[in-house]
Amino acid sequence: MSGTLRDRVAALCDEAADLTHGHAAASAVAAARARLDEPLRVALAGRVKAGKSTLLNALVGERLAPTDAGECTKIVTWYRRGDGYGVVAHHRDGTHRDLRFSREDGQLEVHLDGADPSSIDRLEVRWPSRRLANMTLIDTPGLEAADEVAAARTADLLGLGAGAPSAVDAVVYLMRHLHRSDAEFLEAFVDRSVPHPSPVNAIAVLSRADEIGAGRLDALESAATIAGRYASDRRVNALCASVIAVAGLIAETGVTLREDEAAEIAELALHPATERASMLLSVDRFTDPRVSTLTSAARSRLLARLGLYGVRTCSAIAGDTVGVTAAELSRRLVELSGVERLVALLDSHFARRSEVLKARSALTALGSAAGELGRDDASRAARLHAAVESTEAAAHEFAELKLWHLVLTGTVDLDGSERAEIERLTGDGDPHEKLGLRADASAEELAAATVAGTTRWRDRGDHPMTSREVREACEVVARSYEGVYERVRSGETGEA
Ligand SMILES: Nc1nc2c(ncn2[C@@H]2O[C@H](COP(=O)(O)OP(=O)(O)OP(=O)(O)O)[C@@H](O)[C@H]2O)c(=O)[nH]1
Ligand SMILES: [Mg+2]
Repeated sequence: MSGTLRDRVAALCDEAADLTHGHAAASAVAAARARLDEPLRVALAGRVKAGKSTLLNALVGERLAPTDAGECTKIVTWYRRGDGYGVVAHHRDGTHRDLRFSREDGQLEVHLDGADPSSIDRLEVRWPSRRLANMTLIDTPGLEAADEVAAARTADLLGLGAGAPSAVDAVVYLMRHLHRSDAEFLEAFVDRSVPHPSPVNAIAVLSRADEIGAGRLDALESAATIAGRYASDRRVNALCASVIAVAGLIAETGVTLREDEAAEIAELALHPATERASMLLSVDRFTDPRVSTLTSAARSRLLARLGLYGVRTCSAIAGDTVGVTAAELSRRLVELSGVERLVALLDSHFARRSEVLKARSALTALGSAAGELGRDDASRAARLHAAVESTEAAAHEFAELKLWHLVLTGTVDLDGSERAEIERLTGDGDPHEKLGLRADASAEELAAATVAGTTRWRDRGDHPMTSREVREACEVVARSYEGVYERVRSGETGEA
């Protein structure tokens, strides 16, 4: 079948629109079609107070999501790229209403103006942020929130209940330790991911990493070691593409640090190191009015912005750097937090696979629409099911996604360079990117690389000791190289 995966799935949506015309399932089909042209939807999920909203702010680079208390933390909130600024409440009854909002100390405050939070299905914040250009980020209330309505909304959004399939394409799952309920959540999310059950659209974050080991100075290193241990555990591998440790609060404050805060940190740094170490042993000591010339109110604010570990680290940096600026502290905090590694993972695992992840969501939605249609019109529903299945079976992109799943779960055992090769080859991109060649590589060079790749992987799969899974995986890789060859031959080289 020709055309891009998006075009083929869009054509399938059009066919589905004809088949469901006049039926209630038509609205789900229209929504699936519209979603194909939207940025990828990525939800931040996890238990209550896992640090979801803080991390979302760090990713957007602004304090948009409410943290700590407040009724808005209990409402699913979508942060979308907009040309201007606006907040809309979408109510359960299908109506929507613009909401007032203000900014206090850089923190966005949405005014519900008396609206009952439980009547709101979701809030939608439109913001002209470059970081939201290729991903819509969705903040969710905790999955085990005491507020059952809020927890149920999250479960609905992620398609964990019995109702509609997931409204998101991928999830960043935050956990402070791998608790049994975290594993159960990931399993439920993975199981619902059709056409191929797969961990390809989930990344786990060991969150609030600075608090690990009671905030010792090597807290982030310990957290990274623990995350690494999880990441190499086969059971965890089957649930998510990767696990990394991130200190969201350090990242959020890093990207939003103000000069007055840097000046306060510099004032703290005037205390000799031993005095600082002693006052920063506990929150109580640090907020004791007598220990510093910096006001207790300022110290409490710094604690809220950085946590004990962050204040310790920042004052140590300021102690070593005369006249430290907010820009320098910001850079160090962001680097320390681990958020840049998360951004890189979001790019390699989600953004570069966004076409196929969105296509997969569309097929899931169409499959569910066919089920709904089937209650009234079995023959049309059967046609829709068949069309969905044949689109899925014909798309090599889904075979690639399955391959990536097999690689991630360790079912197909490959070395690091082979994994990197597959990751590059199966991501979205121009032929030269997929082949790892220079942007100005000639069509001949590109073609030669594809032929070499095809031969290498077919030879690997033909080895007599090779297991069936590896043989199949090698065949998918060889076919991916052939696909790139076709693109190169048809003149699409990616050259400027
Ligand atoms: N020390 C530290 N504190 C953090 C970190 N991330 C969040 N917090 C704090 O933990 C509390 C909860 O953070 P939120 O970002 O609101 O967590 P959440 O998961 O969105 O919480 P709910 O929406 O209420 O479930 C706040 O006081 C944050 O300042 C972190 O990386 N380190
Ligand atoms: Mg929150």
